[in-house]
Amino acid sequence: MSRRDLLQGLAAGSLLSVLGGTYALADDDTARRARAEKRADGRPRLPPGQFPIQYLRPMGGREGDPSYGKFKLRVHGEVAAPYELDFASLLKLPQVDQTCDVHCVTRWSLLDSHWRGVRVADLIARAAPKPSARFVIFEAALGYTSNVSLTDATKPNVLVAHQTEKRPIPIAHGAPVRALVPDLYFWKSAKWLTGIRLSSRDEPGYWEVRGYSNHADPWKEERDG
Ligand SMILES: Nc1nc2c(c(=O)[nH]1)N[C@H]1C(S)=C(S)[C@@H](COP(=O)(O)O)O[C@H]1N2
Ligand SMILES: [Mo]
Repeated sequence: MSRRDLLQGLAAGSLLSVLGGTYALADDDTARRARAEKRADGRPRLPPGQFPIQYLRPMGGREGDPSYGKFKLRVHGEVAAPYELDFASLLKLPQVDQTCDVHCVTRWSLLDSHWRGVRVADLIARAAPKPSARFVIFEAALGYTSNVSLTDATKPNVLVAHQTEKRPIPIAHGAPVRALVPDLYFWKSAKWLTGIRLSSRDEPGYWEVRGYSNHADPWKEERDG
């Protein structure tokens, strides 16, 4: 599909089939506004090369066990006090309700999505990270991982999320919990999360070893490695 067709599709505000998927595009005004708006940090609301869609699209991946009863999250690695949390214990920690945008490398962005969960920074602080810890490896079902620097992973908008749009996260989107790293391309947001592992060295994850960018900043269009 040419860029011109893509833009015409955007202008129509319709369903658009592009890059192997169908998306419910956000209406014209939303797209126009998002292109004009600036974020609190001064960056444009919509990163370059992205178009807004209306609701989260399941992008696949190999699902984990969706059972809340069996759920365990391990916080471990380069920490003095590793621990495990079950789902009930996760809910007892301070909860954050957050509205944010997410950006997929396939060029869709979902604006104003709602999430509830626990800050990754809080979960990590509780494990007493060693000074040698510099990277966070999000560990998910069936060996999926994503790597994020400790600095990026402990930003206040990075969550272990268990609800989206005021409902439990659907299985296709990562139930019982997923990582949410809104300001990096969405592949960093590991679904079916089972662990947060701190590491002294960087460990490129599932997509990072397959040619995607190690850092994945949407505003720099860090798509490829
Ligand atoms: N465990 C796991 N997490 C994953 C993936 C995956 O394949 N497995 N895919 C990633 C990719 S490439 C994207 S774009 C987002 C998609 O999230 P969604 O399906 O909720 O839209 O999840 C990310 N998290
Ligand atoms: Mo993706």
